[in-house]
Amino acid sequence: MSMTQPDSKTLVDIYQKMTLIKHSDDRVIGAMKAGRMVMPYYSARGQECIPSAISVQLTDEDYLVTIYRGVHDMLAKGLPPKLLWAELAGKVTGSCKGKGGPMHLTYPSKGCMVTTGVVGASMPIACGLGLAAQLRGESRVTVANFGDGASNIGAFHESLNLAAVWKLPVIFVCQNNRYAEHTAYSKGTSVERIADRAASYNMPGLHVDGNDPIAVYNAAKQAIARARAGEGPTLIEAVTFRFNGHLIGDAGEYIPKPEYERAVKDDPYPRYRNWLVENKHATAADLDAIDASIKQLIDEAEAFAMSSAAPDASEVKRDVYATEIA
Ligand SMILES: Cc1ncc(C[n+]2csc(CCOP(=O)(O)OP(=O)(O)O)c2C)c(N)n1
Ligand SMILES: [Mg+2]
Repeated sequence: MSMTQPDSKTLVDIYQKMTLIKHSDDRVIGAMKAGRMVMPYYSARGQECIPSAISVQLTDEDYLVTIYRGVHDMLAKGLPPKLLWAELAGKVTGSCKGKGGPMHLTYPSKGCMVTTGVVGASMPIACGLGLAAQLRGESRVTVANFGDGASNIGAFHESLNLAAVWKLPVIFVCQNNRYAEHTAYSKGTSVERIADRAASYNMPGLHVDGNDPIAVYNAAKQAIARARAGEGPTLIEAVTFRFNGHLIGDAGEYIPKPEYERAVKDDPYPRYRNWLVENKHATAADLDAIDASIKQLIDEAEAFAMSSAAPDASEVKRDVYATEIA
């Protein structure tokens, strides 16, 4: 894989997205622990680099499909924090009027198409969106996010095969956080590298450090260019770690302590911040200003969510049954 360094503006844009994801996540967990919000929440803390380095290269027309652990993907692609927070809180002002919650986020005007709780389902949906774009002669690409565990589901293999046969403009992004629920990677996956599975489907398989924004940026750049040129799909495996267990409430006893401590010590967020300053892409003051503006955004998002109304009981069946659309 050829490696190029993005310009300083792009590198700082990646930092901004990572900051938005991290601050939002920290604050959501704080609100849950304080009893202000109640939901099943699958934190992506630790995985910020991946959607941030990909999304700076996408347009609003490009599609995103993700999974229950996908708030980071949605924020990076452009789901407004206010609408996210209201949706998480189940309020009528949320992106799905409070009916979707954390596992069913969508915001099509920014290309945020679907979040699914069905492991392995993001990939066939992405193939459908990719096929639609191809049939209409559009240049948009579709990014399908999923986890390491999902790469053992039949739909992964069927989707990669179909996408390769039809040269669909899809980028399959496996966010390998080394665990599927409570099962360690090696206990459930036959190969050392998921990227190697791409060879079976005659497409490039790129294995990158998912905590290195420049590595992810370059892999995505290559995959996006290939998809836009009509050359077909790519599988990217981005290796990372989830800091907050499978979902909030999971104490993570099954993770060996040294592995957890090593990952936290190597937290990609402060590491990237320091790297930007040391390499003079930004000053500490520039990054402090970004942090402050993001903090304000999250303050506003939380206040908006908390002060919004719950949906009226009459909303229960609206947007659910086809007969109601007519
Ligand atoms: C079809 C299906 N089978 C099982 C589950 C239960 N389940 C929810 S998350 C999960 C683990 C998925 O792990 P991975 O793909 O690595 O994603 P991660 O949660 O680590 O991001 C499982 C088995 C499900 N939601 N859907
Ligand atoms: Mg996983």
